[in-house]
Amino acid sequence: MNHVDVIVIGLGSMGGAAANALAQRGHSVLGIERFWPSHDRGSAHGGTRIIRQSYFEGLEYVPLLRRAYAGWRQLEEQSERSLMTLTGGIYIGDPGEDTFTGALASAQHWGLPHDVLTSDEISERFPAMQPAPHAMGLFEQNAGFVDPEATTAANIQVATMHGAQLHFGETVLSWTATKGGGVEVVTTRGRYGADRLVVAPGAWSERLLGEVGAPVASERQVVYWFEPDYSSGKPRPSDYAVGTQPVFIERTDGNEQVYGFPVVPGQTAGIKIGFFHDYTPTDPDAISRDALPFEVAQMQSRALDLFPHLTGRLLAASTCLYPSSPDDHFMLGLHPEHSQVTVATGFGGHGFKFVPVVGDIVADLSTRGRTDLPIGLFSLEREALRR
Ligand code: PYC
Repeated sequence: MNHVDVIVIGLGSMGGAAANALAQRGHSVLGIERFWPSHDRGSAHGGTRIIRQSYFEGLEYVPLLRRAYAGWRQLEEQSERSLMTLTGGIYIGDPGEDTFTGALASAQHWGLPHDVLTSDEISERFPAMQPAPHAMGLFEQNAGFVDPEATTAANIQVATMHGAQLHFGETVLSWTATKGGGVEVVTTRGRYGADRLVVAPGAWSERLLGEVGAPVASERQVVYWFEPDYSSGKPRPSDYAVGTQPVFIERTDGNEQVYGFPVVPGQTAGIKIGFFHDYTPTDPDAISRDALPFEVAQMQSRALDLFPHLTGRLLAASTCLYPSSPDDHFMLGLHPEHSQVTVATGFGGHGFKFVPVVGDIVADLSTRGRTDLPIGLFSLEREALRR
């Protein structure tokens, strides 16, 4: 039986980063992935994922984001790929609503550069957008997007350069903690042993972590690209594009929170927009990947509310599967019963921007049993995870 220092289950965003970090620290690594490199079955595809620092989800995330930004630049250098584009970010909400107030609290607490804008000021500065008249926005320059497919490819590339063995098209059937303190993993192709295990299977988490009682829902999420209307010359094409239009998150008037992106050169030439949450758990192997007509209509109406000069024509749609925890915080730590096993899941839709720092945290946990990075919020034993 092949025996390595660490087996990593799942080579999507987080597993790929973990395999990379572990291989760079000199450990022998076997990574196992059921799909192909940079696949589109989970939540690491679609060309863009938001990166931002004034984090409305909690002050605790900001130190990790600072570290992640440095990690993105390092991964770009190591892989010689362009991964992160900073085009600014605007977080719009009703004056007392969390999208705005939470972002403001983070920016103020951590001294992050930002501008507070009224609805009119938002439209003046970003002419494609017209938020609700009473809305407030927090703009931060130091936000933008990262390229998910290229990121996963970069982690695979650098991990392989450092000697990791990475298997694709191989499904893990089970893992067990062995009496000697190691692990054994059985797949569709074989049986492997290791001193340590990292379990990062994204939307397939419940199957492999059932015994932790990990309540990870596989949440189906569709993102849409809508066509701008350039016919009147106002807004101008450049107003929709990277350079003027920032990434955005918006929730006003009790509507569901949406997020989105400017028109990105070389990608589908529309405003990309999606809902943060769908709330409907899905069987990851039986997911419908087509956008249904009622879903398109719902999203079209939200997109036109915020961007009134879109034509409304849908250019493209893509479906993701988010591994979501009950309180939306990550699930990152040592397995409560088997300390040789590190669990990295529950990243929902908002985890991607943390990829490099999650790789470091997992490598710390899995080799030293601890990390100096602040991960208390993500404890596997927190109250919100008790079934
Ligand atoms: O920006 O964190 C984010 C996000 C959440 C869902 C999609 N993007």
